[in-house]
Amino acid sequence: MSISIEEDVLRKFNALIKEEGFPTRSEAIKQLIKSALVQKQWQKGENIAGVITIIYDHHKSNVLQKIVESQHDFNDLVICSQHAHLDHTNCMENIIVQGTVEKIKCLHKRLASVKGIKHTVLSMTTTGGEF
Ligand code: NI
Repeated sequence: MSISIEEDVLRKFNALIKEEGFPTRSEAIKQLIKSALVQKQWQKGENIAGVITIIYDHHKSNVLQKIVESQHDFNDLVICSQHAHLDHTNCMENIIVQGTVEKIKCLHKRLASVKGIKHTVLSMTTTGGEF
């Protein structure tokens, strides 16, 4: 494969490769192409895997109960969850999920609406079975 690219863009790309620590330019291009393909899979709503991370104050009433109830209501998606007591107040819950993008976003939305949650992030990926 050979591509044409403007000198200015190439210079910035080389700086990015160095900054991100890619071993070679080919590896960087390969990773970027895979990221684009994964993003396309999400958009098509195909089967994906992900992690929902939630930070919350466990002193707030019923937060944990609501988090657990949400997971049971979506038990076809939830593979497992991990809990960490970050400090005296804050807890972190990592929920590993697999399913359609639509359903996973629905679970994430429900968890994000639980009163007492400080922050939540949905990280989506794929097994990349097709590439
Ligand atoms: Ni905790």
